[in-house]
Amino acid sequence: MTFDTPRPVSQDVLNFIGGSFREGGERKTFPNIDPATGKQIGVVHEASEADVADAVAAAKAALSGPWGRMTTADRVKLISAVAAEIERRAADFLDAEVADTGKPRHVASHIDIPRGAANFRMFADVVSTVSGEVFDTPTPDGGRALNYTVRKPKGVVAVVCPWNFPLLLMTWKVGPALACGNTVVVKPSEETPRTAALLGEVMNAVGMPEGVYNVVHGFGPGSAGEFLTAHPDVDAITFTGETGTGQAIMQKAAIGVRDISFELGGKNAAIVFADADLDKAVEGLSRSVFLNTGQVCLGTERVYVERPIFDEFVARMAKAAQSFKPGAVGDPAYLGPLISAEHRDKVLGYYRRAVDEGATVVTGGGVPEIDGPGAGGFFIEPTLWTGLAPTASVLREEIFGPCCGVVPFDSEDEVIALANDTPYGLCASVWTENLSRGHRVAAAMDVGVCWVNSWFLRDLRTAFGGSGQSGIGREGGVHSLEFYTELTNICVKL
Ligand code: NAD
Ligand code: 6OD
Repeated sequence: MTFDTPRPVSQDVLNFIGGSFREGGERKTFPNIDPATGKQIGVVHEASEADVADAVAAAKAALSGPWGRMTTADRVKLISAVAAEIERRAADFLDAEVADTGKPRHVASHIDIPRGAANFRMFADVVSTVSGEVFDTPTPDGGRALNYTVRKPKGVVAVVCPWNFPLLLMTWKVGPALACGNTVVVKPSEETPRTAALLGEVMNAVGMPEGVYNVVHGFGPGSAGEFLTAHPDVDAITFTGETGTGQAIMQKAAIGVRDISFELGGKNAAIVFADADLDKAVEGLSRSVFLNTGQVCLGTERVYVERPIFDEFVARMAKAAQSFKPGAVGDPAYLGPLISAEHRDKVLGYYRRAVDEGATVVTGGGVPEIDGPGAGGFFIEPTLWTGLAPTASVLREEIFGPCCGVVPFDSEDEVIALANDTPYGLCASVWTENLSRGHRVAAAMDVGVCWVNSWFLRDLRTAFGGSGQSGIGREGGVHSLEFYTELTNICVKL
């Protein structure tokens, strides 16, 4: 799937509440900007507090309507139809995602959009095949009881999403939520509202009962994000985004003791041993540092390289960095923009700080000169640093840009300590041809996911999430059921 030719996207991005598209009740809008040009391409209709309440009420009502009465088999049919309809309308989703993010079309067509469909299909499979527990229990009177569990939906789930993989990350939560019989109110990022709205059209096209899927647009504090997470009829909140935002949402979730699932920030490390296949390590790590212009929660921002291969690794990574062409839309080497001018200012602040902290800038470090339509886009140079102390803030704080610090190491114990010296714990990667060491070091990483000789290689059945300040809970496969369902134990005295 590539769909090389972009087509115009809609001017107005509307809320989707109770099966209908609508403006915000207060008629407020905010601009939708194409980050690849810096130009406004539409307006987003902001949901008021009353609109958010309507969306939650629609979601709550749907739980006791046809959706709530549906068998799992019928729900699975509908969810599979959603996956098929996303695939049928892949070109529309691709245009919408690229318009919102400016990311290369080949990235969106190979990663974002197929995962949008796969996230529904996979959880339809999970709920069709999962089994429960059954115990034959002896009773004090010498008899027996049968203990078994049933899973019930949690109810109305709030889904709050970021902008880096908008459809992928939203459906990663909406897919299992609906498969388990919940209803959802989605608050997409204010930067990337289009694919969430488009999914409303898909829901109507497949005959999803009204109120099962709702979308409210707006910002965080004092806007749709806060209105939604504070709403007392929301039963659970699933969130992907910054750790600080997670803390704010956690406070709202405490009111009424609502359950949360959080996928948060990271400062992910890669460890390259001297015996690594260097071609594969450089190829994998240049993806993990620069893919999506570094705006990947799983991306690598610290690379520890065993000293004998340090210089060669740095030279090869620099060459890889220089092969990207920020702003060259349509070129196979096109590197997309950062999401906004504000985010570019933040990343450039770290580029300056790296120099202040004593870094050698191996390549990049600034804003590229771009002619043509991309001149107003929020592009930035892919950047590598060496010479940083472990205490440097650019090696400790999440930057979320196409950059990393490369640091030499001399022993396995030393590098394990360096990699784990962070409050985050999302993921890591280990590069070595010695598989015993690969297993050993991977198990020593304090993270939710560790790849060996690969990166972002996903099997959606596996547990996904972060430890430390990178998240709470695990989603994926049957693990998602722990969050999206409530277990009831039924004990029958026989
Ligand atoms: P963000 O936290 O700024 O925003 C995410 C969402 O939360 C947006 O929809 C925003 O409007 C909303 N929001 C903001 N403040 C809120 C509040 N007080 N109450 C309710 N909602 C609020 O994150 P971002 O800038 O959109 O995304 C980048 C961040 O996301 C990075 O830190 C990245 O690491 C993280 N991320 C993590 C994962 C993961 O799987 N761990 C995946 C993708 C992104
Ligand atoms: O692959 C996934 O399921 C997932 N949640 C990826 C997160 C990517 C972060 O940018």
